[in-house]
Amino acid sequence: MKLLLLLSVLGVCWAQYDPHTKYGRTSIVHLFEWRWDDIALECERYLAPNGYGGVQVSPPNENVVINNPSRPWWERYQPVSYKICSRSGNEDEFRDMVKRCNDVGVNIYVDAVVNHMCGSGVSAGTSSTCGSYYNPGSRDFPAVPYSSWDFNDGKCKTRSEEIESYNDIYQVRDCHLSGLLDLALEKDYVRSTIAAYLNHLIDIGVAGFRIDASKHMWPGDMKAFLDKLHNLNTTWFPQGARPFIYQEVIDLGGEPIKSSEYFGNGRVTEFKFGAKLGTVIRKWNGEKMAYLKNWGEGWAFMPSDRALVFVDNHDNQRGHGAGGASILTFWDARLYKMAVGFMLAHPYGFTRVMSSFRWPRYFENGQDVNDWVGPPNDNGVIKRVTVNADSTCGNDWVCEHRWRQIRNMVIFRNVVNGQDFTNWWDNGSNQVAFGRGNKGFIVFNNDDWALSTNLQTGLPAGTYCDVISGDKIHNHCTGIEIYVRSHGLAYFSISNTAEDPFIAIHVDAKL
Ligand code: QV4
Ligand code: CA
Repeated sequence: MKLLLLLSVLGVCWAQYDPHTKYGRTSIVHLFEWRWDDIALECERYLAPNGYGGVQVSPPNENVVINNPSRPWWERYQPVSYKICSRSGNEDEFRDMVKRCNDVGVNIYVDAVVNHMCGSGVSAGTSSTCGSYYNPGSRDFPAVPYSSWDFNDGKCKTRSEEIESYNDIYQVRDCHLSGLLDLALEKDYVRSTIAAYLNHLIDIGVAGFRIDASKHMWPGDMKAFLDKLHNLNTTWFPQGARPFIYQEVIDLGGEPIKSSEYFGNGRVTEFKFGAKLGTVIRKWNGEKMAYLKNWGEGWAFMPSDRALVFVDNHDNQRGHGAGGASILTFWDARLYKMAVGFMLAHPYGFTRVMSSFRWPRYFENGQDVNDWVGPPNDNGVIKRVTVNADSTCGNDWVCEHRWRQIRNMVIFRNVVNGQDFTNWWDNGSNQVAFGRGNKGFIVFNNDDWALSTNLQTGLPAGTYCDVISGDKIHNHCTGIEIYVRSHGLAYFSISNTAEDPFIAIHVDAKL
């Protein structure tokens, strides 16, 4: 009995690090700016059948409507109230999405913007996604309600009221992040108001939260509202399940605020992952894939069981936030697929796939002057996600999560879940390979010459379909076939000019 008690206590204290994914699913996808009705459809028609464990959705609460520039994507990071009412849909549509996705075992994680309200320079009025009145000048948000008592104005010590130095931990937490009115999270009223918003979402059925701008909140203040959160809805989750928490903290080193301060609250975004992987795959600064042999904690990343990892995110794919020019995105498709493939094959961290919209990038002096452009829309109404015959998306939705190479590597990660990182091989340059126990094996050629060699795969003998160049359809490979001989050896040949210069095989793609 004592053991059961201990296990249940352990279970509880681990829970905020546990995404509660179903059926051994191991990745989530960020369907950035998608409408709720389209996410519900995607859960049923694509995400569940292809082994995605969940969706990160854009902030569902009411936000400022910004018309100059015209409806930027970032208006959704300027809250006006916690009404479930945004360009993605209303509360009924949100509830329908959560039910339909949960019913097919695809969880919903909400992007929670709770460090601040809208920009200090925004004019007062009812220009908001649900028509609520607000007055930033007088700190008046009656639709919450918040008043001037609930903001940090008196606490911030800089004259500009803005964060002027990231080396001052007090400014970073108590002053305006890019001019955004900073909430006084030491106040119980503010903590309880935020908890009520998140509990409303938990009771609807969401599985957890991305906590936006966590670096700008004191970890203890965050713990105060997190401790007020309900357990997950038992219609879809086990009794006592705690919301999955992953905190957006950009820590590339060099600042006093560290990711580790936030480990007590839940997982933390590991921005070093995408920044470093982009440098390696681009072969910048003398980096090469052979150095990936000790990828993960060996590269001074946070412990794997605290990390939320990704190649790019909605900020750094367009030069916002962190990572700079090394970040790989859908614009660099060939290298991007290699980076996402490597992320999904490697055991480090809990993985998030980015799914973007295309925008008219236009560089002036190295800066994309269109980095603000919002989602595809008709006079402000977000366009539906159309699906083409070849399962790609239309209407300028990129749908990276539907690219065969990425979709199949999400499945690869599910198949090898729990298996050790094994059988590493490299050529001292940019040809590398590794396995996951006796379940999967992957080979990369990022050199400027052909890869041609026998490798120990660790897999049972047999014929395998390469899931990068094709699929296994009715016991037939549509792409490359790999023959694993007895004792696990197999011959691999990858041209450096191949469309996708990497091969991945696993036991569920074996003839
Ligand atoms: C401007 C001036 C301010 C001025 C203010 C007056 O820059 O000096 O005081 O007007 O109102 C937009 C504009 C920005 C404007 C601001 C407020 O770009 O110029 O300030 O609105 O009006 C996104 C965008 C921001 C955007 C913000 C709010 O990236 O450009 O600001 O939404 O609309 C740090 C943080 C990290 C953060 C990252 C971007 O540590 O947490 O910067 N990432 C998260 C989100 C990100 C979002 C925010 C935080 C804010 O991922 O998408 O910022 O919620 O690294
Ligand atoms: Ca703050």
